[in-house]
Formats: sequence, C-alpha cells, structure tokens
Amino acid sequence: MPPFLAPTVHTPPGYPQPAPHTPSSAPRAGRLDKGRPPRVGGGCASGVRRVLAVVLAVLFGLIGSAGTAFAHNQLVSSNPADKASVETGPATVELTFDQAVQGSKDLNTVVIVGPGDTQWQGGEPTVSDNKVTVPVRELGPAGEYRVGYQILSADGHPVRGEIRFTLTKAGNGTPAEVTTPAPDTTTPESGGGVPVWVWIVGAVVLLGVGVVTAMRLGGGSTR
Ligand SMILES: [Cu+2]
Repeated sequence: MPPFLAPTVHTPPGYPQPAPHTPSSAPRAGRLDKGRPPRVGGGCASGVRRVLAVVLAVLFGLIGSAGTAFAHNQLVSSNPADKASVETGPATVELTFDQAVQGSKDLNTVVIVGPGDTQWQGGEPTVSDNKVTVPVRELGPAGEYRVGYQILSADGHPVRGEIRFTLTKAGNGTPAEVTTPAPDTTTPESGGGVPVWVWIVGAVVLLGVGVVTAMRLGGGSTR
C-alpha cells in the first residue's frame, strides 16, 4: 500500500491506487498525510477534498503535457527536400526547424543511412539558430538515403524525425565506419507527448472520485 491515500478507506479494497506512478502528485503525499491518524466514516469530507486535490493535480499535469507536446519544435524544411531525387550527392544536409535548436556539442545527432544500412554522414551536425547542418560524404550506390535526426530544441525537448532522398546516379563514395546507431525515428516525438499510463492514472483517479462521492451521498451525509 503506498503511503499516499493509505490512511483513508474510501476506496474499495483492491481498488487500484495511482500514487506510485504519478510524478505530479507524488510529492504531495507527505503534505497530505502528515500527522493524520487513519480515519473512518466522519473523515469523508476531507477525503473528498484530498481526492479532488489529486484530480486537479493530475488534470493540470495532463494539460501541461499536452500543451508542450503541441508546441514542440518541428522540422519545417530541408535541403535536399524530403522525398527529393538528386543526381549527385549533396555536400551537406540542412534541416530547418521552426524554433531554435540547442547548439552545444553532443546534443544533436544526424545519421544518414543508405542502401544496405550503410552510413554516410561526414561528421557532427552544427547548429545555427534554427538550422542544423550535417556534412555528407560522397555518396555511393544509387537508391534511397534516410536522414534521421534527433535534436534538442531550445525549449529543452528532444525532437526526432526523418527525411529521405533518392540518389538516382551512383557516386564513387564509400560509407562511414558505423559508430553511431541510427536514431529510432519510427515514433515521432510529437505523437508520444503523454505516456499512456498518465491517461490511465487520470481515469482511475476520476473513477475514484465518483466512487467516493457516491459513497458519501449514499452514506447519508447531511448538508
Ligand atoms: Cu517542446
């Protein structure tokens, strides 16, 4: 039993308790429980207030997460453009975002993956405000090249994604020795802002409020 909400008995036995997974509400546990003896019956009003406080905390947490998820930095253009075909390999790939990117070393990764999982980035990416530029080696086989990026936005959020371009005529280049694992770009950051368990915890807490309220009304509390 987690310490948080444990002294009250408003939830049915075995009812899931959200506390251990909720960063937004966990720090409140100490304050809410401090010095309170276990209560039964007459403590319902304060219990309802407690649960409401938790619900509000969770809801604000959800709203906050959703807001920042929608405000994330996004790729707005690139050179070569996404899905472009080029006859000769570009000397650089330039990624332009709609917000500034943090420029410190090792915060940003760009990996160019060509046919057969070969890598073609020519060095570390450099940042100029909202532009990230990575040098490209002379390309080799004709085919599709995927440019995967993971950058750290100036607002502190990582942003991942991918563009692709097609080399239509083979070049003479050879791939880089593979030192950087390609970033996982299968789930763009913007789609995963709020982990599923946050929604589940929110739903459980809301259900808990319903139960507590029903118990309180059903128990004949006077007004
Ligand atoms: Cu962000």
